[in-house]
Amino acid sequence: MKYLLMTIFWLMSFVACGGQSQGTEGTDTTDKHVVNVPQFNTDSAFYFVKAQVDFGPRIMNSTAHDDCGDYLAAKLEQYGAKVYNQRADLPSYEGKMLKARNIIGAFNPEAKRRIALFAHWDSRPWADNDPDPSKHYTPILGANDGASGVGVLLEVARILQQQPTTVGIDIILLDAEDMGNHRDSGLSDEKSWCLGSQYWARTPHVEGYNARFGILLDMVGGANARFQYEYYSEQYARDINRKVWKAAKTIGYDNYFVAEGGGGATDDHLFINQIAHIPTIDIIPTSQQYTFFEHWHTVKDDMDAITVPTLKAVGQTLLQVIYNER
Ligand code: AHN
Ligand code: ZN
Repeated sequence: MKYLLMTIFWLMSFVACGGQSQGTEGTDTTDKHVVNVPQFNTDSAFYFVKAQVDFGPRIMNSTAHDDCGDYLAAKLEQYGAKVYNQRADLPSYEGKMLKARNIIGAFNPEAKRRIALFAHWDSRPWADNDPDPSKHYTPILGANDGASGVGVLLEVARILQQQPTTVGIDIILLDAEDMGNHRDSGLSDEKSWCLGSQYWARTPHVEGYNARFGILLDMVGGANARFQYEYYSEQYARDINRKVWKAAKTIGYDNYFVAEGGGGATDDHLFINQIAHIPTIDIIPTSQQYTFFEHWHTVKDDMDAITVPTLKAVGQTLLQVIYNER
């Protein structure tokens, strides 16, 4: 019922403001270019996160996973992207064949200058960080770990249809990120993670694909999220970190985007940097207290782990960056 009401209010908000973007208008008298950055709609983004979670755990080779993949491709198509479905059979570290599907939505596909936005859409089949060991083989919903980044990017896609950017944007939804070594396996092979991105980086959806830079979103909907400069992002794409954190500060989100060094994450951006050589950062919470966030790889990574102000800070910052690229 709560969600039904939220959806109704969201629909009403379009009637109220006619779906127009608000913000900086062209009152500037200098010849400096004034960009009208659209508003990131959090009701919409929240709904896109929930729509994924409603399929259930999107674990590899499951019906929920495949149905969610169809939903994501259809949404990108609906918002006017040229959609690529990149399917591959990828072996997990246990030797299981995973039916992987990277889903790519290209906006303004003819543009030479491009920005790539990434998130993973699969969820982890094991809650192996749960405080209760009896849950360690239970699949997770991955509301924050997976669905949050994808939800933000679907909202970006919706906005791109209403107000195109100057540069081309590729929304790249990666599969099979979260199949990395189970904590009981005794293994810690970083290549067991991020199978979809490793495949995409070797075999991009378009031959010779390149982008000016990439931004990966991972766990961008949690309470008290603080984003610091992630370690590998700093090694491979320091100026992109500066660009994004500066954009956040410009619009007042420097309380979320803290301009200081943070820990490292073996995440999709690492392979995109190393294999595809596209300078790519990871927007991911680093915390002294937890690994990434309180409910990371636990059965509590559900819709209650999602908080709207964090989605807003990340989504609005992302828009600030991409609408200011020429
Ligand atoms: C490791 O902790 C080794 N990798 C984290 C990558 C990840 C998992 N992102 C989301 N889930
Ligand atoms: Zn994970």
